[in-house]
Amino acid sequence: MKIKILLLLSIFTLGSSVDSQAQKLKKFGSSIEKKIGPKTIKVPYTEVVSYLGYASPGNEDEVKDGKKFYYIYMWVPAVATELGVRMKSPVGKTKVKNATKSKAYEENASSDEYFDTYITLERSDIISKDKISEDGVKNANWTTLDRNDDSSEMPKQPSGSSYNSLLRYKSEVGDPLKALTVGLYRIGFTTYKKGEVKGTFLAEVAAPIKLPGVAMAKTIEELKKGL
Ligand SMILES: [Ca+2]
Repeated sequence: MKIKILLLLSIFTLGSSVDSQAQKLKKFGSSIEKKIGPKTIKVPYTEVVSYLGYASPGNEDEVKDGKKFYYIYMWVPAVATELGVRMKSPVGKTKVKNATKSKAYEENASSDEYFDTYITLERSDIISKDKISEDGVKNANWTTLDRNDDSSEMPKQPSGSSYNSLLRYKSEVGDPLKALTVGLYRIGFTTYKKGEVKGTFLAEVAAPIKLPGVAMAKTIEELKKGL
């Protein structure tokens, strides 16, 4: 009997350690690879900006093609080589340093609700700082450079599915439509599913080098303060 209990206990412990590992988020590696002994690793991005949010009916920034979008705006003052974006839901026990927390997240941090994430990287035709305003952003033309639904590099969701998202976008020098030129960008965080979604999420935007003067914020008002 004792043996059985011990066995059950060890299965239980094993189960919970697998579960906590599933929540562990590795450093955000860039596309630059380095050999360390027999291993090839992705060199982590130098600059990472983290945002903790909570998606629930009515608190989205925009509804586009039936999907609820949350945006983070970014001013890029110099030509960038690469940008990385990733998103995970739920936040769970993931530890994140220096993250901006939305009010909705703080009020729902213990929620275990989650959803199938989806990310986009968009660039606007605003290339001058003084054109950045609420109206300017609404009337700007936005080009989607890249998007991602599911990435196997991300931790699995509690359901066991790899539905979290990650993308690395490399500037295509010489192609003005695909290069990471100076301008106003935004990262869209949404869900694969259309309609109502609910759950906590972690969103991160990263660059391989510190770009002096890069500003990132949840709203245009906050972005302007940081410029
Ligand atoms: Ca997904």
